Order: sequence, then C-alpha cells, then structure tokens
Amino acid sequence: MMCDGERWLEAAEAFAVRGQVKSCEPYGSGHINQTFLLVCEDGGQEYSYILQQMNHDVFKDIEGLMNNVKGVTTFLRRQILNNHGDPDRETLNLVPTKDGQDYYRDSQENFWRVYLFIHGATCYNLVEKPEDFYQSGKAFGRFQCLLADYPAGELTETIPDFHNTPVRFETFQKAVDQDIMGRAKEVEAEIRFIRERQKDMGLAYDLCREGRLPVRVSHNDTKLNNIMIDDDTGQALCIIDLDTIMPGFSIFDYGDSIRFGANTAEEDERDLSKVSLSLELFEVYTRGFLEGSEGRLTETEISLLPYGAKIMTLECGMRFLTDYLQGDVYFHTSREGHNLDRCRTQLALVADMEKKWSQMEEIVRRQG
Ligand code: ADP
Ligand code: GN1
Ligand code: MG
Repeated sequence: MMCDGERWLEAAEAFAVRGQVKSCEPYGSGHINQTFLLVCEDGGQEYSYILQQMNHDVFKDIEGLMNNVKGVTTFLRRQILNNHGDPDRETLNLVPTKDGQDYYRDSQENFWRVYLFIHGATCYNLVEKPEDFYQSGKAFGRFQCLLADYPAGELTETIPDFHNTPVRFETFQKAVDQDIMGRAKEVEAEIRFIRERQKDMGLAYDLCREGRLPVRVSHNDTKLNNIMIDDDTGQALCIIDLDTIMPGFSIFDYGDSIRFGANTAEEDERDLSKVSLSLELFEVYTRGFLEGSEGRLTETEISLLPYGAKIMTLECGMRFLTDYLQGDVYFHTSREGHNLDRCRTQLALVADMEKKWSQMEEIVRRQG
C-alpha cells in the first residue's frame, strides 16, 4: 500500500534505497517531524528505512541542521568503530539521495531525509522496567562525553534560544496577552501557576554568565522515546532525534529525561491523579547519568540536577500552554485540547517535584 499521494513517493524515489518502494506508513509518536516507515524490496528481500519530512516551520535552516546531523553521526560512527561496536545500529545513518546529497527538497519545497531503520530495538513512551531508564541515563550521560571533543563551533544553532526559559516565558506572556483563540480565560489557573515561578527561570543563564555553569554540546531533546533500547540485550542502543544538538547545559539534558521518563503517567495523560515523580526512577536515572558522564560534570552541575528537572518540566508545560493559546500550531496534536492536557501533566509534575524537593536533593547528593 502507498501512503497518501505522490508526495511521499516522489521523496522516497529520490533516495538511494535498495530495490523498489513497497510500502510507506506513518511511524512513531514524535511531535515535530512527519516520520514514515519505508519498506523496499530487492530480489525477494525487504529493506526498511525511516523516511522523514523535516518540519521546516520549526527548523528554519535545514541545511545547517543537516550539517549538524551529518557531522555528529560521522563523528559518532568513528568512535563506535574504534570501540568495536556496530555503527549501523548504534548511531543513525543517513542514506544519501541518488545524486549524493544528505537530504531532498521536493517540488513543493518540503525537505526529506532517510535513515537506515534500526531493527530489534524499541522507543518507549513510558518506562516499563527501571533498568531501561538506568540504561538511558547512562547513554545520555555518555553521549555528552562522546561529544565533548566535537568541534562545537561547527554546530548550527538549529532553534535559537531553544532552552532559554526566560525567553520562552516572554513568548508565553505575549501569547496570553494576544489570546488569539480566546482560550486564556479557561486556563487562568495554569497561567498563574507559571507566572508564580518566573523567578526560578533564569538561574542557569545567570550562572553561565558568571562563568559558573559550563556550556556543553548537548542533545536538548532527551526524552525516553528519543532513545532506542535493544530488545535482546536491554541496553540503550542508539540515541536518535539529533535535530536539536547544539551548545546547551548538561542539567537540561538530564532534566528533560526526568520530565518524561520519571513521570508515572504519559505526557498527555488526562487523569492527573496518575501524574507523579517516581523517586525510584529519579534515582536510577541519576545513577546512570552520573556514571555515563564519567566524572566530567562539575560540582555545580551535579548540585543543579534537581533544578534542571524542574525547569525543563516547567518550560515544557509553558510551551504546551503557549501552543494551546496560539491555536496548536507547533506540536502535532491528535485530539481537542491535546496541548492543554500535556500542559497540565507537566504542571502537576512540577508541583509534585516541589513536594519531593528535599528527597530529590538527597538522592543527588548520595549519587554525586
Ligand atoms: P520527532 O522529531 O518527530 O520526534 P524522531 O526522529 O524522534 O522524530 O522519530 C520519530 C520516531 O520514529 C521515533 O520515536 C522512533 O520510534 C522512530 N525512529 C526514528 N528513527 C529511527 C530509526 N533509525 N530506526 C527505527 N526507528 C526510528
Ligand atoms: C518535541 O520532536 P520530539 O517529539 O522528540 C520537542 C521537544 C519537547 C517534546 C515534548 C524540536 O520533541 O522540545 O520537549 O516535543 N522538540 C522540538 O514531548 O521542539
Ligand atoms: Mg523524537
């Protein structure tokens, strides 16, 4: 079966895939790109690929973005080979177009890329086994170490101010003031909750300006479904979704993972009584992240890990609410009020973290 229209076919056929395109279906649960599982056939054998239409509204500089992806995956491939790993499964691998480019611009100005499909591994939306979360902490900690020697100056900032929470707050305030959908009235409690925490938002940038928090090459979107866990070994296999690799803060990579993975409910759960911070998962991830970062984090970074978790959760809740107020134009949604539901889980999680603050700090102190 062919997925809708010639658009996907035109894109798929531009790439140097093996054999004939057999099927193409929407795939995964990312909020930003359009992802498809592309299956091709050659001599009775099937070959699978990930075909992605990149979100050009979100990523304005596709060429810069693809240079980042190419540079980082080439760099990681070399390191994996040096460690006698399997570079076809432990990093993403771009498939070039038939004329040797890293991406394809179609006749309607859409941008596409193809990766080798990684078999025998799963991206989870909810932690099923604490061990998986420990593995993902270790992998994200290690990822930052591996990239510590990457020439950061070559990286394009694919989304300026991506985790600049004070700037995100200004955008949020504007969205409330403009209220183009007339939705602000219905979310007064959420607006108040966010405004009450404005004073917490600038700490990382303040410390960075004072030279007390280092800028590192970071992933910036470390949620659990951006890491593939090997179905056989149970180990973290491959970190995916490399679109936001940029200079950033280690505490935010750590924090974004906690926001998503240590939540006892899914990100869009409607029943808020299910939302809480699992201290058990918080602890296993912290252990993994610190082990994976092999002593490279400074004392200040370690002491700010709970802050990183809280601020990433608050920022994400604020971004979902901003999008709800602006008419759901950024994150993909699949039901009425989807962004509002997502916002509410994030704010409920922030509230629970505040209740558990001293326990979070104690866990970090024990591991650090
Ligand atoms: P988004 O930016 O929209 O989140 P992702 O790059 O994270 O897009 O991809 C969406 C989903 O597609 C992932 O969560 C994962 O399930 C799947 N996926 C992406 N790349 C691969 C790959 N190389 N092999 C197998 N599955 C993949
Ligand atoms: C988006 O692309 P995806 O689904 O992995 C978003 C993240 C948010 C996340 C919330 C480029 O991640 O910043 O934290 O949704 N990515 C971008 O689930 O905005
Ligand atoms: Mg993703």
